[in-house]
Amino acid sequence: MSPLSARLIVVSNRLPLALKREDGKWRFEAGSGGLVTAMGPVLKNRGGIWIGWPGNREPIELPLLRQILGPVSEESGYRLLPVILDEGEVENYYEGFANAAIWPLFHDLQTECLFHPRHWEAYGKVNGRFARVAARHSDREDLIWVHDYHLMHLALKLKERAVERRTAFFLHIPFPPPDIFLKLPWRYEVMEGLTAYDFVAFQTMRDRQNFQACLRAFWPSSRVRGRGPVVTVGRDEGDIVVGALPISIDFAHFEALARSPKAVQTCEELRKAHRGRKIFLGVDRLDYTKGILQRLEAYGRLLEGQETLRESVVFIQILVPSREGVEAYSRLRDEIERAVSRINGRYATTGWTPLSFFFRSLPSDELAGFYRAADVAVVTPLRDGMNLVAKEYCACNTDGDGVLVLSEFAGAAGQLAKGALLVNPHDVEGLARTLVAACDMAREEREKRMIRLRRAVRRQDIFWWVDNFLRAAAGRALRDFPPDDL
Ligand code: GDG
Repeated sequence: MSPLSARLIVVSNRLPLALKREDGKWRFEAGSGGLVTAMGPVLKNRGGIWIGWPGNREPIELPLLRQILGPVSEESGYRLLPVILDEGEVENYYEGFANAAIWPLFHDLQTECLFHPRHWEAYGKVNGRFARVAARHSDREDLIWVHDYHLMHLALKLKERAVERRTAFFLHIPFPPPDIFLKLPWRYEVMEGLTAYDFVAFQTMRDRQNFQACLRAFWPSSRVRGRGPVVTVGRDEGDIVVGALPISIDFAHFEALARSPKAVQTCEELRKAHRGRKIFLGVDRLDYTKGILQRLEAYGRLLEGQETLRESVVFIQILVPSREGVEAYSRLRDEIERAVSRINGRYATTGWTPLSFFFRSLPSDELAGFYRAADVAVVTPLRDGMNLVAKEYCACNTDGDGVLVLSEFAGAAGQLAKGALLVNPHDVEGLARTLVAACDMAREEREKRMIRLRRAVRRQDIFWWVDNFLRAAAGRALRDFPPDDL
């Protein structure tokens, strides 16, 4: 059966829910984050299996876990299969190798990197366990679609056990150039793992080219065949198909959310509360890659340098708690809270608070109301695989009037360059100037840009992405690709 119609076995570190124990009782919450947003509607439409860790830190008996997941599977329209991790594995594989070595290294933030042999060892062991679950619940006809940097070794583990399966891998984060990648003590092993997949895809052409450059570093005689977003790299050890396929969102879903009663109410409340003021909005998972401190600094500079703008702007920053067990993240949270109080302490007046800060996850219809109300979305990661917030803002902008300020280091910049105001997030002065330009932009210009942005996101939505990923995995031509001229 072609991968185009094959049953899908999706494997990712996390299942699309978070299991927690509170007051002795287990309960779960639907997960948030880019991957969940992206894959949920796809599996719902096609059916299949999703394999992953439910995110619990306390031990749980497997039968009880299955009992909890049963009704969730029924409701979500696909089967959820758990992989259990013990405390040491969470610490070494997840918080260690994945989040303290690969995550910062691949985002070009080497000062945050921690390389530890114990972490690497746990990574191999846990990848082996995911591979065993995937092997047990699949057959040769299925396509095992593995997501992200936590599981780069899964296909190799299948091969080591002589389990023949069709495998495809998508990396949601950037892939670094050789001068960064080669710093990894297990660089050869990671490349060996990735080349064990039949198909490996990245968010952008730059990521794919970086990967090809790393391939050449280890296999100098490798040669690229073909042109366009998907090519074959020929090596003596076997060919590998590599692609550049930018992930997207369910545009129609977000557009409908923005029109939901809760979103309309939230939008009206926000506009009323900030009448006569331009609303800047930042929405991020708490992460040092998202450039939140630089963004706040730029806003501070704007308030300092543009006295006339004071009281006529407000910045709303929504920050979703993330990776709470990792030290670097709690440090960052403290720094952000200090930056927020510095700005508010310095500039607030009796009738105006310049920065409004939410440190929690909001329900998605409410979030859509924030997107809808925002005059300017400020999406300024230092580096980001794609950044779905940028696309969600456009989809929720049903009034067709809003400005997207977007980092040139977000993968999304490739598709949204002509509609957004692109910025270098490290250039704090430049960012402050761009925020002022966004406030001053004429309505006609805003609308023209928003039409382009919405068209781009609507045309290349999550279903377009999945269809093209599966086409590429099946060796078929892509549809509606490369990106049209925005
Ligand atoms: C990784 C890559 C890539 C945020 N606040 C709330 C909320 N969110 C949701 C957004 C969005 C998601 O979280 C964040 O997605 P991003 O793409 O910005 O970032 P990562 O989580 O880092 O995801 C990234 C992505 O994978 C997909 O490939 O784009 O580059 O790093 O969907 O809506 N959702 C709700 N309430 C909130 O308060 N409900």
